[in-house]
Formats: sequence, C-alpha cells, structure tokens
Amino acid sequence: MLNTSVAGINFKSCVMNAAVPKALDLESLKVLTNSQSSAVLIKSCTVDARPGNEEPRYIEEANLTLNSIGLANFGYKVYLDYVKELSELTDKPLFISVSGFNVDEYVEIVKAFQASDVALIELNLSCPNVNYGVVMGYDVQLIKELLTAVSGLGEKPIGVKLPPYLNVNLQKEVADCLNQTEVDFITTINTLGGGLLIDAEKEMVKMKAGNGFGGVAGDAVKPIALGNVRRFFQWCPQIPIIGVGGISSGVDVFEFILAGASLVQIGSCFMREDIDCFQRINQEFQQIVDQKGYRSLDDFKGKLQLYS
Ligand code: RRO
Repeated sequence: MLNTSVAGINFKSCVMNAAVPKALDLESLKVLTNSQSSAVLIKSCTVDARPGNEEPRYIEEANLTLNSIGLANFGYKVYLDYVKELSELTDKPLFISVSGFNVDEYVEIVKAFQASDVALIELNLSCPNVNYGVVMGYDVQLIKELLTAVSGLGEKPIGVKLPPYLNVNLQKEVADCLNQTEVDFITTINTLGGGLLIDAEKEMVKMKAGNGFGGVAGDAVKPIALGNVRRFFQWCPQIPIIGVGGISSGVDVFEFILAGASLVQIGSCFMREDIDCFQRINQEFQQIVDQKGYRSLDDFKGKLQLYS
C-alpha cells in the first residue's frame, strides 16, 4: 500500500475515516483501530457534553446524505480518557476533531489535547448545524483570530476542517489567511450546509432535526470537494490537504490525490458500508496505482492535467 505523510505524521495508507457519527463512542473507535483506516479520527467534541438534535437526524438517499446531528458528543474530557485507552490499542495516528462556540473554548480543548496522545488536532470550523447555521469558516477574521489563539499551545500539528466554498473570492481570502498563519493541514470539505429534503407525498420535510435543514454529503458533493481541494492545493502549496466529500471507491481516492490531496477521509460511505469499506477502497486504489506503474504518491499527487 502506498504510504503518505501529513505534517510530519506517517500514515500506512491514504485512506482514513471522516468525523462521522460512527466515530463517536469508545466501542466504535476500538473497531476502527482494527480496520484498514490508516488513522482513527474522533468526531468533534465540545467543552460540555451535548445530546445533539432529535431523531431522525441522519438521512441516506441513493447518492447523498443529509444530517443535522447537532454536535452530539460526550464533552472533551471523556475523549481525553478514550485517547489514553485507544493509544494503548493501536499505533495508528489518532486525530481529535475540536469544536467550540467561541475562541476561548477552542483554546481550552486544544490545550488539553496538546498534552495527550493524539497525533493531530483538527479544528472543526464548519459544522453547519449549530448557531442557526452560522459557520466560522466563512469568516476570515474569525479564522485568523482562532489560529492565532491556538498557536504556541503545544507541538502537535493543528489543521482546519473547512466548509465548502462556492464563492471563489472568499476561498481565496481564506487561502491567503491560512498562508499567513501557522496551520499544519487543511481538511476540505465539510458537508454543504442548508440542504433540505422533502417527502412530496407527505408534503413534509424528511428530517426532524434542524427543522429539516442539514449538511449534504456523499456522491452529490464530490465535484465541489474536488474543486475545493484543487484550489487550496494551488493557492496554499506549502500546506498538506486532506480531501473529503463523496469518496466511495479507489478511483475517487485517485482523483482526490491527482487534485492535490495527501490523504483522504471517508464519511457517508463508511456510514453506509461500515469498516469493510476501508479494505475495499484501499484495494481498489492500489490496483489503479499498480496498473499505472506508480511507486509513490509523489509520482501523481497534484499532477492533474488540463484538458487537451
Ligand atoms: O454534528 C453535526 O451536526 C455535524 C458536524 Br459537527 C459537522 O462538522 N458536519 C456535519 O455535517 N454535521
């Protein structure tokens, strides 16, 4: 399997889990340690425990998913204990995804995990389902303030999980801001917020949570994810990129790496297929790499060609 590295941390393959509801409780996380996911990422935690939104809060359709989980989690102190236990079970890199409702909350949680056994810290700036859908990653000033506040709290690499940018001007401003701050990796994209699914027969929204509104993921968002990866790769050449959004096959992984990703995360497909998806996707990806005769990721990473 082709290995990769992000911010000085090595991964045995390019495929890992995304921060989805199956990566929240200790049992599920233990199962992930025994899977072919090359890392274990724990879904976003906050200062205080949160029950999240009322069910149904996760809907699966043929080519997309919609969720409004509402940042359900046990509070970060519980995850500090999980990290201790998981680090004894696996040598895979452990990621913690961190969410806060203000800069001070991010600082409190980052400080705690800087003193833990996690390998990397992913700041979630893009949950579309809290704060009436107001997303931190759409506010360049706030991104700058947050990254300044969490820098210097420890040695572990800190990255940002960004929302999808449909406004290219804004994406360029964010890219410039990231180039000026100390950010060790970019994870792109979170779900596309403000989606709505309707049951025409019942004349009703399909999801109770979020009054029916939620984040869209799965196949339907893949072109947006690829576009966001590519633009950050071009605009932030020094920052490694973790691609996420609609990846469910080895070809998808290959496409994200061509676009510039160093590593990819699997979300909706992991929810649908469970941990077996990692082995299947790794195998499919390796087959493509072998057929093309590539020996390392650098042989093709970012080397997407223009149409000719
Ligand atoms: O928990 C959620 O509702 C959620 C989060 Br934190 C996120 O980052 N992205 C998403 O689609 N849902």
